[in-house]
Amino acid sequence: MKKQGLILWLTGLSGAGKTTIAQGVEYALKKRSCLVEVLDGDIIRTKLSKDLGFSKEDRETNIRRIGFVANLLSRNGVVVIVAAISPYRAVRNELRRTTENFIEVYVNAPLNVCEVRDVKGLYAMARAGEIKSFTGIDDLYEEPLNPDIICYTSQESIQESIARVIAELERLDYV
Ligand code: GGZ
Repeated sequence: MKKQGLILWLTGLSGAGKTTIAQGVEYALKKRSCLVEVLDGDIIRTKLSKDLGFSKEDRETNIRRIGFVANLLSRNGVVVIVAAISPYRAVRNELRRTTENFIEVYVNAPLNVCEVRDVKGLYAMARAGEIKSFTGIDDLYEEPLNPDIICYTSQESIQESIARVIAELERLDYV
């Protein structure tokens, strides 16, 4: 029997491609009739974490909240796809330790590539000092040391990244 429920945790810089991969994987899994929910940091911050900023403490709180909700859903058989910068290794590892069926995906694109993409113009604002504590510019991003999957979005297409994630889920018998 296939395993039920899973947290697919996408970490990486702003602009690395987390949201796009999350949506692509969601689409592919829904076509296979999986129960799927995407928890995107950007959207969570307009609702559940509306009260939080970008200090270390607030980011940790944000990640733990997302982890809590993801846990509730996944233990009820939902495939939860989280797309959040989640810059701190310790908090990611804490979730990994305390959560069953946790798969860490490092959406890896070099800072200069994300900065050139600058889809929302946030990097330019951070460079101009209009946004403080921006991840990669004047705030920390700790790369995963041992992620389950790495998507090199500056070297492969989004479709290739999505296909690799799905293939790994198949290999692990989730789908
Ligand atoms: C990083 C920021 C910041 C700062 C606003 N640092 O790429 P986006 O725009 O659409 O998504 C980013 C989002 C970050 O929320 P997360 O919940 O993923 O962050 S964390 O996991 O660190 O809690 C970005 C935007 O908000 N944004 N200010 N200072 N990203």
